Amino acid sequence: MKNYLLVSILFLGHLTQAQSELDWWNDAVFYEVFLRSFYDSDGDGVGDFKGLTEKLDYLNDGDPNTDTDLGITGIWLMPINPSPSYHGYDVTDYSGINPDYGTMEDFKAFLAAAHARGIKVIIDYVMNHSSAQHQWFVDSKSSASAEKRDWYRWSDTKPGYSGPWGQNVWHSSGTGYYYGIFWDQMPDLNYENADLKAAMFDHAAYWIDEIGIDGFRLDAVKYIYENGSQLEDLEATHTFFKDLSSHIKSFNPDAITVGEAWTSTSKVVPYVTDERIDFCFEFDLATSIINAARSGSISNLTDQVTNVINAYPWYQFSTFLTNHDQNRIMNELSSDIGKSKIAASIYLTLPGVPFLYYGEEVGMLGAKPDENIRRPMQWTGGRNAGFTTAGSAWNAPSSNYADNNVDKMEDDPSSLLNHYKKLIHTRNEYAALRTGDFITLDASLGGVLTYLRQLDDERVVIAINTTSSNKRFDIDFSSYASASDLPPFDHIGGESLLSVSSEGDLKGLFLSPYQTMILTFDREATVLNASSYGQFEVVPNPAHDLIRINTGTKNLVQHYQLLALNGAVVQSGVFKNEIPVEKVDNGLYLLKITMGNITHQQKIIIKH
Ligand SMILES: [Ca+2]
Ligand SMILES: [Ca+2]
Ligand SMILES: [Ca+2]
Repeated sequence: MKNYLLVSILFLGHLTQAQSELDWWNDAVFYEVFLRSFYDSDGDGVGDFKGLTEKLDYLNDGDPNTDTDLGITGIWLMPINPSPSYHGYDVTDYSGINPDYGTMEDFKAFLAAAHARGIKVIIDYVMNHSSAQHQWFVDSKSSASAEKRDWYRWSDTKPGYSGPWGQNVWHSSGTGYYYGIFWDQMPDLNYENADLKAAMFDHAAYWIDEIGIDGFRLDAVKYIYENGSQLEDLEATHTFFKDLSSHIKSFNPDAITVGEAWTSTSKVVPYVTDERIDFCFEFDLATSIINAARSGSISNLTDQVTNVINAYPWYQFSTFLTNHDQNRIMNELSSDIGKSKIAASIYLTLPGVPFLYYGEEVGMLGAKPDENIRRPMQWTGGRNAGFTTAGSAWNAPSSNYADNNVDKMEDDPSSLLNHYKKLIHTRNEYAALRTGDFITLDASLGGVLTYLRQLDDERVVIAINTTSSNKRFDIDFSSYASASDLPPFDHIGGESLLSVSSEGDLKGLFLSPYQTMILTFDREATVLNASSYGQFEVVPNPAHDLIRINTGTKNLVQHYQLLALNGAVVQSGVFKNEIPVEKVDNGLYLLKITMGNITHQQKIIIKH
């Protein structure tokens, strides 16, 4: 029966690079907030800064000794500047606050409250284009000789090319044709013009130096410069960010830039090298993580993790599942909670800087168009999902809010929300999970992803079952033998694995479908001995559909085998208090229970 698979250890590159070179953001877990949809404090149906401030305790209560909060340590705010659109990516005043969201004083109060909890705050900076209603563009389009004519790109005749996805990029106005890669209401700014560039750099300085934010998420970085019909990834665009970065860091050396270069890994890397953007979102890896969660095809994922680690400056990339431009992860995984949990397990235990999109942790639904993936946060099962006291919110909550909401899921220990909390708090607790080496322990055990994160003497073993089957296996751990003889402690299950040896190997690991284990070797466990089994009680006997086992030890996972009298294993698995036997034929069996170094066996009759 003990169908153990011996697992080999495969080293990856980069094991010697100094983690001391890493800066604060490699210790952070970011949370992306669409303010319009997060929490409405004043009953007008629109989320605002006061609402976000009220909900900070949910995100991080500032007390490292409590784990009832989500535990995030960074917030990315989607655009907060004045804008005619609901989403704000067309800005009319780069130093202003959108009045829908409150005042600058409200923002400053939020920022201070976030900082007091140890949360860093970055905001979207939309540099490629402004709103067509920005005063700069109103002036620019007024005449061919307007003062700010050259702050945008104009042509007397319509150039004969279209954009990367076949879209029209030259839009007509009464005074000529202007360039706007995304939309005619978002004219591209012309960074060939020194005055425009200086104005945009001044706005950046304002937020860093005067307001005190911690950095920027840079939108659409591929498109800053153009050269004729070459519209993306120009060398001038790459080097532009070195100027911007040194400008920002001249006001605060710890301020960061995070880039959205939505393209393949090899094309993202130039944005992160040579002191340009501090780090960028890794879209290819996100796709691989989602595919692994969806299909259990983990070899592609481990290849992609290796590629990404090798491609970037050490760990200067962001891991995530989806963002405000993509269908929500719950849709991508067909509302499968098990798969949603392992998607979270993967990206929150890999190297890189994790970003959660708000509501991901409660399994919010949403598929394009964009308004559907930016719906109100699901706080309760009540009206408007508890987002607002208004008669109706600016947009309705997603259809699953009655079950998928913070209020309800906080009370369920096995909920997706509590899974996220455990993952984030464990990541916050162990530096090895944030900045340690990544070493695959095995990638081929039929859908079980196992890897080691190691930093100095700290070791964390991750094992994730991406399949719907039980998995039992060993990991040869001799190269990483624990200095202590403490048993492995699983931070997701919340218990020591007393049946698993940790000296030189991890023998007899067991994962139920879609289960995650995060193992460390630093926790004292209650060591059970034979006498603690004094009250061992198996009832009823004869059993009908269920065997109940009372051990006097609460809530410890135990393994069992149900054997026919000829020794054949009829059923086996892991259990806490009960073993279902409705599928077992009537008869006399031997029940064998293993926990730690204790084995208990007794005869039991099954009679339906
Ligand atoms: Ca409001
Ligand atoms: Ca806390
Ligand atoms: Ca541009």
